[in-house]
Amino acid sequence: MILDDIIAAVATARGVAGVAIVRLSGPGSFALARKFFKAHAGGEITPRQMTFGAFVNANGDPVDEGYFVHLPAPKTFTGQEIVELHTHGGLAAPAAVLSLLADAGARMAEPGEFTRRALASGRIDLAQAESLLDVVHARSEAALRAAHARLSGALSGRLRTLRDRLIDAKALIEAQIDFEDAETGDIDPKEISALLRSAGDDLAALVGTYRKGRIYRDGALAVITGRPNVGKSSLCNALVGRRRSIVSETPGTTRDAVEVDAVLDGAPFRLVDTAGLRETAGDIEREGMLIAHEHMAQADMIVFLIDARQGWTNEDRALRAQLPDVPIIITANKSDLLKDGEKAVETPISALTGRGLSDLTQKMVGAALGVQAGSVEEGLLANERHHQEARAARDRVAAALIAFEQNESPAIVALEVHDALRALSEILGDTTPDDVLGRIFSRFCVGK
Ligand SMILES: Nc1nc2c(ncn2[C@@H]2O[C@H](COP(=O)(O)OP(=O)(O)OP(=O)(O)O)[C@@H](O)[C@H]2O)c(=O)[nH]1
Ligand SMILES: [Mg+2]
Repeated sequence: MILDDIIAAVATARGVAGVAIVRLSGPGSFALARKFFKAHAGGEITPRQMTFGAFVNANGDPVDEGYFVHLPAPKTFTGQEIVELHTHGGLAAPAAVLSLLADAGARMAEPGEFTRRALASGRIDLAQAESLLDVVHARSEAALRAAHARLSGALSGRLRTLRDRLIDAKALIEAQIDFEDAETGDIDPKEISALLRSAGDDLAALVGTYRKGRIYRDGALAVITGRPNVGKSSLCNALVGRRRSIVSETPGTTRDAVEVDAVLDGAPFRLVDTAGLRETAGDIEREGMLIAHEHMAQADMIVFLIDARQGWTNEDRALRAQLPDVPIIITANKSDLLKDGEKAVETPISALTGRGLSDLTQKMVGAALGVQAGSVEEGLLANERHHQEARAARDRVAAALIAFEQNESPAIVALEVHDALRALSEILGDTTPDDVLGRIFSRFCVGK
């Protein structure tokens, strides 16, 4: 792929808006864009300052008005010369300016091409480039914080430390190959197994961060279930603070699963309100129950509601027994209807009055993120591709340790460590093949 031609794209989202930004990157961007700009105050354009003026066509006729920003290489996002043209928003203004640039020879950028140049120039590694995607897709402040930690290199730093340790281990192991028959007296086998063991432990810990990282990024999938009419939809609405699901006193009201994003105590959730579960359902309701079970099979947690006045019924017990093996939070709803002195058998809440909801929320956050919810700075795995590679690295290191302790030939041990190193490099992007890079960057937007 060519990396030193001039690429251009509208970097802001399409649609009616106050401002749009057309971005160019590549040597010669300034000279090219300068031809189409007349500063109102006359004079020169100072790098890294906004200059107000008119965007003009080849005849000098104004096309739009806005700001010109010149960012000289190499301290830019792509590492190349960048120009940003701030036009009016909407569809016409940025398109008109972009077409002037295209006529003058700028090539329209492919999705993610700016970021790909940043990667090629060594400004960021692949794990950081992918975190940029997480930044622009973040749907909550928590997701944004976790993505920023990765972008600033928290995950990459962790991976590099691991890689250095494995490189040390590999060097020691290979020294044994070279000196197989001679003196290897100064290499202590204990040192090698200690290195492998600690790398293996750290990799296992890293793999273990994936659940949390994924939840920060996508939200924890919390499915609300229970018998018809226990107040699932009411609870869902109360948690998100608006009427999302239909509530009615008729049992069997909810059929389709209703999914809604919510941020509870700063943690991102995807709440799913489902059809009530019962034996005597009609066809449509039964279909709804199937959908409910599909969601539960993927859930990070299940909120199981019973009716506070009735306590555990036989039906409740039968349903409880069918739930998949994920954290289950059991609560007794409609506790406002309990008579004085009556006690709920489970943690009481009331979707109607809001009683107990903050305790429930706390439990849900605990089930999603564990007690130390605030440790995103350590760099969490959040991406399925990274997760797979980290798992592969962990397994290869474990295999290396076993081979080493069983006195296999050093060449075999070294090969396992080599494969582990390759997996880590795939996350960082040092050795990632072009087609994989192509797939990754195709998920970016144009102009990023
Ligand atoms: N008093 C009281 N009534 C409630 C409470 N929560 C729900 N209700 C009422 O219980 C009835 C059923 O509520 P829904 O939220 O529709 O129950 P559901 O579990 O979603 O029912 P299905 O969708 O049919 O399975 C409605 O009339 C609600 O107003 C509560 O905490 N207290
Ligand atoms: Mg409902």
